[in-house]
Amino acid sequence: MAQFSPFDQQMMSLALQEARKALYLSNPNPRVGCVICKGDKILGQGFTQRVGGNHAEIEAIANARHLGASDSDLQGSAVYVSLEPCSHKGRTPPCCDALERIGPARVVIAMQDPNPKVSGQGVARLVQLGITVHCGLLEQEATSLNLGFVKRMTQGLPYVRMKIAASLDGRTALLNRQSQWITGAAARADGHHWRAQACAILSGGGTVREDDPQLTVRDVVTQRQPLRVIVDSHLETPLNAKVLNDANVLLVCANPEPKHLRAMQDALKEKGIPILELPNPKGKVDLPKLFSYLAKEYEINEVHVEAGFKLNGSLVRESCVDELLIYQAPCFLGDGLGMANIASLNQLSDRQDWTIIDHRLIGGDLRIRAVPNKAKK
Ligand code: AOF
Ligand code: ZN
Repeated sequence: MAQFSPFDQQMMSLALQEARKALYLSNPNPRVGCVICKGDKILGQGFTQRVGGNHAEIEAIANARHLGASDSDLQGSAVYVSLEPCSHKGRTPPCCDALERIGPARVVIAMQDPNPKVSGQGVARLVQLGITVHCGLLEQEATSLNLGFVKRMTQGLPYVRMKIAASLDGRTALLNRQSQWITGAAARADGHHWRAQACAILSGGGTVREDDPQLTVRDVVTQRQPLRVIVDSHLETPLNAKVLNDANVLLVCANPEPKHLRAMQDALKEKGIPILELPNPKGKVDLPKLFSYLAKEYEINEVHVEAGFKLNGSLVRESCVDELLIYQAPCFLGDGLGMANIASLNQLSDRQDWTIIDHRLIGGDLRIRAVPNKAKK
């Protein structure tokens, strides 16, 4: 790590701060920040814009120009960027070309781009141009900002975060299915922050029928709404459900009655809402296949699950969950539905273990984040 000075650290922290500004914005593109310096002076900074818009490097160059930097200021500069600059032409031209035009002396990169179209080729290109390249500064921070993008690029699957609001005794609804509201307003607002950074919000037909949720981001300001994905095996979502109010939704079924399927297809075609048939041999929706479909066809990096007992259970049992986001309210609800439908065990040693990675109070509720322990051999 000797190649990085305290100033380098400071500048990459600033680049990461820029990257965080793209948290709700840049999906399915990774959140990237860039800072351009000459000596100890910052010339410009920027972050990834909406998909199809500028990458962080282009924004930082434009910002530097806007602030008065000349060609000779940019020549020989140091560029700090939280992701390897792209070398390919995607929706936008390669950032390496833009860097070549300004001619920096050094480029410091936090993490390699896991996109196979780039992955090392950006660095190779910069080196070929005679630029000094240093990689790996604050790599973990950069990676943790883009867990979904990394998982999609490396495994063809999205990162799945399951949100659950429960009581101290782990109840998520009363026996009569009433579930609104167990946690307080602050926890609900915090939930919207997680919704806003997801590419898709996943819920079940049962939740849609019982709560009629919109599954949109409302409590935080955002320029984009995640795709709503409804797992509804028998296609029982009522046509007047709020989630069907606009076309930013995908209905996924398993084995609906053929006549009913056709009627629903006809009704939803007018609204531009697709129905995906994805049955598994048990006649339920094939969840692992659904996730690879979402990654491949919709470029979904992060899925935010807000579902009920049954779908949560299927997702946990089928090892589809990368992270639990649990809001626990300090109350008892007695008999009711639990967090996830897991079959009863005979041995404590058969349980599925998770590791808590964060816990804090949100208003009067406890927020716990946990990731699954690797399967025992
Ligand atoms: C960068 N800087 O800020 C980001 C990068 O379709 P495009 O042209 O927008 O390219 C998307 C790909 O570019 C994306 O999959 C990832 O590999 C890289 N993202 N690269 O140099 C950035 N967001
Ligand atoms: Zn780029």
